[in-house]
Amino acid sequence: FSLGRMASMCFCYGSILHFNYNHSKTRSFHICKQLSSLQSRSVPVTVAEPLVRRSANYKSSLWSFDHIQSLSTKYMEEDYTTQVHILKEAVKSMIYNMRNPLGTLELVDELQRLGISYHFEDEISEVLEIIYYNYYKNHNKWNNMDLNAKALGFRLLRQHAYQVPQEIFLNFKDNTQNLNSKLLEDVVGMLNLYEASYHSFEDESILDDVRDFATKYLEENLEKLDGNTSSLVKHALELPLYWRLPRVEAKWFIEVYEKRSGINPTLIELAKLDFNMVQAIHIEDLKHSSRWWRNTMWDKKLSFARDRLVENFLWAVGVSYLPRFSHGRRTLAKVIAMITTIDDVYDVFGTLDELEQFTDVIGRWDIHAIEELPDYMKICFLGFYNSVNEIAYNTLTNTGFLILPYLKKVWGDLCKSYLVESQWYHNGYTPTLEEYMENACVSISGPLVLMHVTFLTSSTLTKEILQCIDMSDNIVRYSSIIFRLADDLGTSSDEMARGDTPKAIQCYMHESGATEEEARRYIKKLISETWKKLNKERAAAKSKFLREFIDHATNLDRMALFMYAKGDGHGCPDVIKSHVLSLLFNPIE
Ligand code: 0FV
Ligand code: MN
Ligand code: MN
Ligand code: MN
Ligand code: MN
Repeated sequence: FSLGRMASMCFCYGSILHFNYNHSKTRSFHICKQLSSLQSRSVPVTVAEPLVRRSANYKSSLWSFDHIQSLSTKYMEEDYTTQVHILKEAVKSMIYNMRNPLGTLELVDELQRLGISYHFEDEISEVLEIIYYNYYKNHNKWNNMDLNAKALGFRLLRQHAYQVPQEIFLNFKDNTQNLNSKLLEDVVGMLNLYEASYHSFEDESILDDVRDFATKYLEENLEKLDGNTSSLVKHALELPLYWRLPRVEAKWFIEVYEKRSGINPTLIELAKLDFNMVQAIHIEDLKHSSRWWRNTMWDKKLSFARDRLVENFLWAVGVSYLPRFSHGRRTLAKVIAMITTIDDVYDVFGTLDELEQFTDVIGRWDIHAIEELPDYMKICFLGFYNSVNEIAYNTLTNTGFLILPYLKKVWGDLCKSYLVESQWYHNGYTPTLEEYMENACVSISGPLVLMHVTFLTSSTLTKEILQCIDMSDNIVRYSSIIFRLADDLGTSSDEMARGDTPKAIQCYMHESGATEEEARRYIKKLISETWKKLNKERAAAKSKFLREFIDHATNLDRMALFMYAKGDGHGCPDVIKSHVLSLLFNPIE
């Protein structure tokens, strides 16, 4: 038996442990019976040592190809389009006919939460503009406003990139002397104050105080509230609205809103219908992505990796659920599926020698070099190469812009950062948190995903796209930090158990001597501080295109907080199964 033949024979055993040869390292390993008997007959054991590949023991996919292709919904039909048009006209006149600023602000807030504000972008801009100039731009005016209106206006205006100073809340405690006289009204005000405080920048200490005060008040009064209000408050305390994923929030809020007394039937009708019609578009996008995934055959040929097409697609929905982003969602789902698989090549299956070679081939972007790779990497590289070229080709024919040089660069950088982590792991090295983060902001794939987002956002003008790339360094960085830290909070326990490089929590514990619980608290604090930096970038963004890009970058973070809220939703499909059903497969009755 030649060594090569032995290696390929052992490769077929298909058990959890896979064997391959590694000439450079001495390691302890388990060896299967067949292999040891073969070795004792014909191979000198001292020359080559079988390497045990790690396994993540990933569960198989919950959603088969046939099941996905069989999904259908009646909400594609023309009848509904007419109905939506009528409801939209009714809402437009509601927006313009509001008699007072608080009423207008509340309506805008409800439209956003119900997930239908995208139908009224112009109308909302118009009324917010008026409110800003009449009430918020001028110090004398906001002085007399009540705290609830102030707080709601502050949040919505900052969200829409108006400059409103934190000083609007300078004496907020003076307005809270008589709390508890009218509990329900106070709670609504405090909720708005709480939510407003999450739109702060660094060093805005007034807003830090606002947050502490409102949080404390809400926690203390939670017990006294009726069912509907109490669920609103609990929901807010768990995670502020600004950090929540719009599509998930819409599904949740539609149900809560419906149970409320005195609601607007037009809004709820439009919200439900629109949810279902948008879902119908998502189902078509998902079917498309699933056909692509099946054609790669990676689920069979690279079976050590996560088979998570639906979850990958859900990330893409998280970045944007809007109908106009359909092509973007389809493309992102593919990109995210490739990231997930290649990440498992580095973290789970590949030997260090193989990974060095793979990184080199990706860096050279040389199709001829594919012959040097082991068989499983040939499949990975060629499938990857074809899909990336197809994405570049689509953009070239749609916009005339050749994005291939950008894609080569971001994929090369991603793989280099993967290799650094792999080297750390194999050398048993624990970096400082700072050294780790420098690399981990790249290895989380934020820069890669957001580079694609730049090309997939609404503009097709090369000039606008280049400008966005030029101006988005900080946005990409902050967004990637939050993404990375959320991922580490959700996935590092499993990662450490199967063998992986130390993640943020472990690096911090190592350098500071903190306990795991303290380290987790510290990481959450870092997430909170990074949001403030991201908020500042949003406030500074001048063009509509850049703001749209920031929305998507922010949604990526919201998606990460959502996906990892209850453990590793991306790796363990059961964790988010119910959300897949309610967001993607089942319409609202
Ligand atoms: C990597 O998971 C992975 F698949 C991610 C981050 C989700 C995919 C989503 C996007 C690319 C948007 P894992 O926790 O294994 O990542 P690390 O970097 O910790 O190995
Ligand atoms: Mn990794
Ligand atoms: Mn990984
Ligand atoms: Mn060549
Ligand atoms: Mn991870």
